[in-house]
Amino acid sequence: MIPKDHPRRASLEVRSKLVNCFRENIVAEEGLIAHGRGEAFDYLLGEKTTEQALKAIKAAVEAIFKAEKPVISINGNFACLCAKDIVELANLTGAKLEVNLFYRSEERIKAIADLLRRYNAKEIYGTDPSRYVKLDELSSNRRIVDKDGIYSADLVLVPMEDGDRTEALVKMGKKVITIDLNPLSRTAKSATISIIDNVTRAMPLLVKFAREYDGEAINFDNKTNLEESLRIMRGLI
Ligand code: PTJ
Repeated sequence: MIPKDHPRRASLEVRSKLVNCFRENIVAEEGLIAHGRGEAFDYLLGEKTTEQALKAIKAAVEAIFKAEKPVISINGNFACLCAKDIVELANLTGAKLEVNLFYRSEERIKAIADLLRRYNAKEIYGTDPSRYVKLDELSSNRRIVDKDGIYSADLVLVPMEDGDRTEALVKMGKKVITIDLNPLSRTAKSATISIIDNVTRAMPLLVKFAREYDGEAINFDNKTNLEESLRIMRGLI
């Protein structure tokens, strides 16, 4: 039981949510460790959405709307923390939803798809073995993708990611948006747009700006934005 007046209540509640999702087979054991790494970076960031993250979020919304075949890639942690906003963002932008796991098991894929359906997700890609294809550029389990989803997408949102897939997707000519608290990660460095923020803060903002999108063009440079996020963490800005 987390006391109501605990100064780190919000953070403890997120942990407890992830532990529950782990028990429900949504989050991988390793997902709990990955969250700890995220927490450390979030602490350095001041646990708030920076101006730089906000700019990246607006650029991401524009890119998703301008894409022809955008796909939101969903892993265990992302589904656990953001299911409602994931479905809402897909509905607002027309992006497809695809479950794609690093610690892959058919049971976890099903548990994650069931969670998304609880929020009225319609079609969920990455769940039908007859549509699976392999990305030659990748050796991890993430290489198994849906031929009508990530495989044919022109833009993929890949939050909380290991670097290999981002590099592979970029190499295939796709735009990649990531949400990752670590500005030093290979994912953040190789993505087209890196949102250095907690998914729990970034996703509601992506939904908000998608709802308000009016076609405004955002001038965005990922490298500069990443450098600035790193300077914030080092206490230089
Ligand atoms: O569900 P699966 O099987 O696909 O596995 C998912 C995890 C996250 C376990 C897997 O992708 C993994 O091992 O990822 P990594 O390589 O640990 O990378 C996760 C990245 O997400 C790290 O850079 C963390 O800093 C970052 N991260 C963790 N929690 C958050 C986060 N970024 C944004 N918001 C968070 N809440």
